[in-house]
Amino acid sequence: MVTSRPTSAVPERNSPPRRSGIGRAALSGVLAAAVVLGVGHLVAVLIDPAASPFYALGATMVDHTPHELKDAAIRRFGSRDKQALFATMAVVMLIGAAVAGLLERRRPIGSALLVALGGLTAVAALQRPTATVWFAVPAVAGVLAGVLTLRILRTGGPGLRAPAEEGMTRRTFLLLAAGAGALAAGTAATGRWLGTRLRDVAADRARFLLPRAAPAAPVPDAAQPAVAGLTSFLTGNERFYRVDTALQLPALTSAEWRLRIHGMVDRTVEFDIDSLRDRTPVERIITLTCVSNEVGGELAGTARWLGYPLADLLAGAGVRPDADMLLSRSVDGFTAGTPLSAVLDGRDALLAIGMNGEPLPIAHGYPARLIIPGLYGYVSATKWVVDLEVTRFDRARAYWTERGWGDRAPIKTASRIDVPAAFATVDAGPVTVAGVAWAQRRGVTGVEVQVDDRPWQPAILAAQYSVDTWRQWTWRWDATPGTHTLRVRATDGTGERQTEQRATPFPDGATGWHSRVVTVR
Ligand SMILES: Nc1nc2c(c(=O)[nH]1)N[C@H]1C(S)=C(S)[C@@H](COP(=O)(O)O)O[C@H]1N2
Ligand SMILES: [Mo]
Repeated sequence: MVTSRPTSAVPERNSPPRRSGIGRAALSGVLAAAVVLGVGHLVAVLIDPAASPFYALGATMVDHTPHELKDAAIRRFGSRDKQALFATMAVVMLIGAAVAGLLERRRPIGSALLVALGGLTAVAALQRPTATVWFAVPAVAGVLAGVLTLRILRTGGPGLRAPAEEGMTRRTFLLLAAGAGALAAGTAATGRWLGTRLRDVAADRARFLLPRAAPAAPVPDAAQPAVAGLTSFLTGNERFYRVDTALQLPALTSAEWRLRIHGMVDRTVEFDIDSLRDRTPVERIITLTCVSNEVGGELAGTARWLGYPLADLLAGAGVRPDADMLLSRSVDGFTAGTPLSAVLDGRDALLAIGMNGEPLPIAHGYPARLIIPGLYGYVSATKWVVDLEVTRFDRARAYWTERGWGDRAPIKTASRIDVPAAFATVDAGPVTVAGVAWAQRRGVTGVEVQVDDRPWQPAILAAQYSVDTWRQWTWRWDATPGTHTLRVRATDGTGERQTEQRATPFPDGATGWHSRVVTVR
């Protein structure tokens, strides 16, 4: 059998891509990806900001980041870890989008790539704690718009026919590209604007009136030595460290807020802001500490918290005697498991709504969060808290304990040198060394300083405000020329000295003595 072959020659269309073609292809990919994100974000705002493709992907990455990486990120970027993640994501997306554009040159492989990524993003969005089936819509809508953009930029039309860029003039391409750029920027900006209009939590916070409470015991001057560079006893809201898994701040107005107490209780109870107003708030000064704080690190702060004793709120529900955990949940799905004993033993465990005389800043949990002295934040300090389940440690796990961090995490004794600064050069003679130490619930009863390998010397302790706050200390050093290492260690209220043994933050808090190298001339 003979197959007939076409006799007429096919005109050669597949000439090698010109260099300008590569640039155009990459730019087309980048613009298409920008349209995916812009359109996706706009559609998400109408459904739920948490469904935005960029946030959904980022949040999923955060949830699946191994603790070593999370720790390294916090170590390197501190409270800027989110900006670091976003920047990394943006760079990866930019490169991926350019590659998709290049792959699109012969066949619609780039479009296929966009569709696959869109599917992945939709799945990620559907996994968010507050997700409904609608959460898939922004990614799908974004990808449809993105693929259309890519096809039009590559072929001049929406179809799947072979690229005709050779036929497209530079002028036409630039016009189409400008259109795509405007679409991406326009949808993203509209999404942002709508997002703030629809949920103006900042305005709600500005209108929020804190109830009156008997003020916390005043901070005596003796608790705050006047040394330049020494950490101030109270940390301002702007300077307070921030650690959480929320890429996008939860937006919860005080009117929307509810707190449900349920689980192993006699009756489920629910509070809203108005029902709290019938109760008597208290104000307490408490030092909060993050488990991710390294030796010498800055992830600790002290504020005046205004709130309602948690034990009273729980008493209204009637806690069953065989329960031993309070599982708190935030509106964005974060959970913390707190030993009930810590909530009920008489310490100042609070449902806090005020911080340093203001409503909680949104980043610190507006409108309500937990503050429980003596426990690291990840097992106690749930921000944007909306749900308290009374349960048992052998039945429930929480966000970080599911990821291997310690179940019960009392704060370990720590001390830090603030002054002189790291690698500072000071003049020989009398030099003030100063810093802070904390051992919440036990208090700090001693701090010692060592120069090189000489005997340890007792530091002068500032007044102790309470066992739940950090304590400032100073020490006068008769500095001699040369390079010296200063070391600090604290003793807590039980008489136990801070251990020299180095431990990483994982799984339940860092230990070891802080040291600082100083040059004396
Ligand atoms: N909703 C929510 N609450 C949270 C977290 C979080 O990721 N999400 N992180 C906890 C951790 S690890 C710490 S150390 C404290 C930090 O509180 P801050 O950001 O107000 O300093 O919040 C806790 N509360
Ligand atoms: Mo933390």
